Amino acid sequence: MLAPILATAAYAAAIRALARRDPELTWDWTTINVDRLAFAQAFGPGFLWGVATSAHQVEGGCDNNQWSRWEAARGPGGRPRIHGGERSGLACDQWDRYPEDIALMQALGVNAYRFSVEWSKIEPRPGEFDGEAIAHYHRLIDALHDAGIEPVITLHHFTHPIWFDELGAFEEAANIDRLVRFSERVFAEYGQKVRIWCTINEPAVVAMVGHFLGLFPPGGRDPRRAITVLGNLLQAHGRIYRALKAMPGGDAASIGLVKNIFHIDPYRRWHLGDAGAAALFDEVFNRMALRALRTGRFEAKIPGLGHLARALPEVQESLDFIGLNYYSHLRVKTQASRREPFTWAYRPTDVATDMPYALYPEGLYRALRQVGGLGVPVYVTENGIADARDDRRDTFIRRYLYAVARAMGDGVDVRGYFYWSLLDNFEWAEGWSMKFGLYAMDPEDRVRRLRPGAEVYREIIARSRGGG
Ligand code: IFM
Repeated sequence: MLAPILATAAYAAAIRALARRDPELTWDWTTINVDRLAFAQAFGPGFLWGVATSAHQVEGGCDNNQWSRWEAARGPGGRPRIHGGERSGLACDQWDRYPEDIALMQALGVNAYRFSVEWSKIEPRPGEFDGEAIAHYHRLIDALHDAGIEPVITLHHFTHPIWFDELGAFEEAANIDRLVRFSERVFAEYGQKVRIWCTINEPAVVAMVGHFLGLFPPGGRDPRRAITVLGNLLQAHGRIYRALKAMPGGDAASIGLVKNIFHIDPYRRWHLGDAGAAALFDEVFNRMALRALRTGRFEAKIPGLGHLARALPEVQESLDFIGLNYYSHLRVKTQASRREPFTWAYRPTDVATDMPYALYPEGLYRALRQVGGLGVPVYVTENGIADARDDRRDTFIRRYLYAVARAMGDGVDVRGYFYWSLLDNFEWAEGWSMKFGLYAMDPEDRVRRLRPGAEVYREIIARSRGGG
């Protein structure tokens, strides 16, 4: 008699403990008016309004990095690695067309541009630096300053040279030195011209999608290795931070990590399987890294892998700011199947994007509260929607920026927001199919056209500055 009661009580207690982690938040959008853009007043005069891209996705000619190899390779069954067998190739040709793209930024009224420098172009062979590539980024940075747009550099955004890949990339902690040296070289060049520096973009994505899900290079499917890579990437961040801080101009620079938060919520909150799976994914994708940044300890208890722990003292207090990349959440639903133990579940009220996740502005608010807890200023370094029909972009921008304003009103120190992306670009494994751009760009003719749904971004920026 007592046993079932105890079992039920234990089940309920376990569910309550899991649900307390960070419950799914939903707002009633029928009661929130984002039409009049009143929330635009919340962003102060010093707020950075930006757009973001990365080198491989927009520059073109990135044919000496591990992604270009991956694009050419075939996966299981001879299937192409990239949607439709597409290649990044000349991409948006921003390498040559950057003056045009800067003019497009000016037309939006943005005052910041987040871009990455392509390691494989700057250091094509170990220890050999390419003067023309270095001069190119000087020209880009100077042109941005001339246009009144603040350059924000990312040192590592998913790509690295083939030679670095052949050394084992981030699977080997010994290779971190190479990225530190590259970062020092880049900082020595541009440190006097650039105030805000992002070390590594989305370490959990690089580690998990590349080494566990097998969808990014090197296509691994080994959870233990994925965790090692995540630890090494965090360590690389900490070491770059310290190395740049020690250089002339380091004190004045603002250096941070770009952390992607992708919430995984249980489809059924009362279901131990769903809640447990959600907690595990959340741990690996989101929490392990945040905890390491807070405590200098990288650890997790992962079923099947045991208790993994590693001290990363260089990671503690390694942030002048935290960059947050936020898109959405997924709801996990477990099921009695060995082949497919869980699925992603949607609700009828979800507004879909072209990516396999829905609109979820509440999640940006949640994530801002979460990273705000690190006690350093926050930049939303990426946020945007893939919307080829352009019939949800306007709503997306209004609602997500409302969420930012609400988080700021609740005390989160947000200093800037960068829309992903300035223009349609090469979306990694999805190739050219995902249209994230404020400007549409057809990879056939590379003509840029402002999407009507992007207008509201310009309007919000103008209103936040007291105009419009
Ligand atoms: O395109 C990517 C970017 O490179 C990293 N963050 C997510 C974006 C959209 O999926």
